[in-house]
Amino acid sequence: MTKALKGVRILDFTHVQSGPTCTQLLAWFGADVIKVERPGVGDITRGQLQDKPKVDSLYFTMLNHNKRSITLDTKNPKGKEVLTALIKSCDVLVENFGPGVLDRMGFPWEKIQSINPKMIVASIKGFGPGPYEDCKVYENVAQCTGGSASTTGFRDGLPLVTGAQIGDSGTGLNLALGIVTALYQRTVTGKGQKVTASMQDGVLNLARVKLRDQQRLADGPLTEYSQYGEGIPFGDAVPRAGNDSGGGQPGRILKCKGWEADPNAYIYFITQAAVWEKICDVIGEPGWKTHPDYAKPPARLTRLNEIFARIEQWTMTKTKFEAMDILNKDDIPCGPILSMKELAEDQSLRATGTVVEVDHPTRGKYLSVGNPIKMSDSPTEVKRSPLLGEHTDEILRQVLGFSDHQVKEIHDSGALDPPQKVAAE
Ligand code: CAO
Repeated sequence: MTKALKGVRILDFTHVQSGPTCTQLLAWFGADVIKVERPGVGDITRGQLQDKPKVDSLYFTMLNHNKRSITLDTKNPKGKEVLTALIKSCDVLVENFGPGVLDRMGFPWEKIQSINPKMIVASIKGFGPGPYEDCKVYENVAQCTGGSASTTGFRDGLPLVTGAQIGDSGTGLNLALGIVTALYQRTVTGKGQKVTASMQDGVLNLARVKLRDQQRLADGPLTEYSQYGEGIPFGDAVPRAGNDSGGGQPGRILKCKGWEADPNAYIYFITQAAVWEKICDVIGEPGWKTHPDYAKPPARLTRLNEIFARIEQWTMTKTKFEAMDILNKDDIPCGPILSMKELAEDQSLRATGTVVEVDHPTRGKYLSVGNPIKMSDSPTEVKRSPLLGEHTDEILRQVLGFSDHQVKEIHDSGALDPPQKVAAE
């Protein structure tokens, strides 16, 4: 079976997390992704958070599956020639360098276009045009500047960042969609174009319900927020709402059996109006079905703490999985808090390829996430990440068509080696 992006060649100048998530997705869909790395060091994540000495870190291996690696010093004159040849033979250049790096390397958009007018140049930056456009940005900076941190956490606590890498992986997803859309448009126009995705924009896009609530504030308090029921006035910006649900249906995280010893013995419980009567039956409060203080959603809003405390008395008598089974039978929306250990061991996630075991020549077997997007005609086979420069000669010969003599010349030029330090006199 062929892959959806078979025949698409990507010049992958990405590093750290945001860009590599994008090109990994494209590789999973069958694109030939050629990762260009600095000789000697490569992507900095190869050596970060190393759990085993001298072995590519899990940080790197989990972000760079199905790619080929070429080392190239793009500041070396011969290296620039090789880069020019790569631009000619690829469809897309993807980069997430700091602002201005590609220009300083001598490859601004205009030059790339003159070398290959069909090339799509896709970039991730921390910010779009504006006061912060020259800043370098990492995940948590994006979460803080994109509206996620100010709306995450408890009202009386610090702003919080989330464990999910919404700034990096979220923006990688946006860029991947921009790239395939540009590839589609190119089938009509025959031309390349610039595609940019900023991390601040990506986080704000994911936090849109909070931008919604910011505007609702002008017309009065946000009645589904716990603080409304607690009689605490709202300020002029959307507050942090703990574990309140972002939709109109009140929800909370509640303790389950074993919570004293297990930090993840909790369940998310939503008191959806449509199943209120079933909730009353399950928790043993049938009287609440008709009682004027509890029967209708508006009456419940000022009593959420009391209501959830009563529901928690019930959830604490069940494990999170028992509670899930019972509640699901009545279509009561809920979700156990699953630990990473539980997810890693979940056989159904293995069966769908969402979690995969990969073998690596120096690391051995490890677990990784697989492709979260499933396609019936383009199955994903997760292949290990490349060693640094593993495919350098293969790419020079097979992709760029250089002869033995030319390959030797490139080697001799030092373009494939770490820059030599000039000894101090
Ligand atoms: N050959 C020669 N030089 C190379 C090279 C190669 N193959 N690859 C990279 N370099 C050089 C660049 O040319 C650049 O040199 P100059 O600064 O002299 O122009 C230098 O390496 C550093 O590049 P950088 O600015 O991208 O890297 P950094 O470590 O200083 O910053 C980061 C990292 C992530 C903050 C920055 O790249 C960035 O802001 N990227 C955009 C936002 C982003 O994607 N952030 C997500 C990171 S994951 O949380």
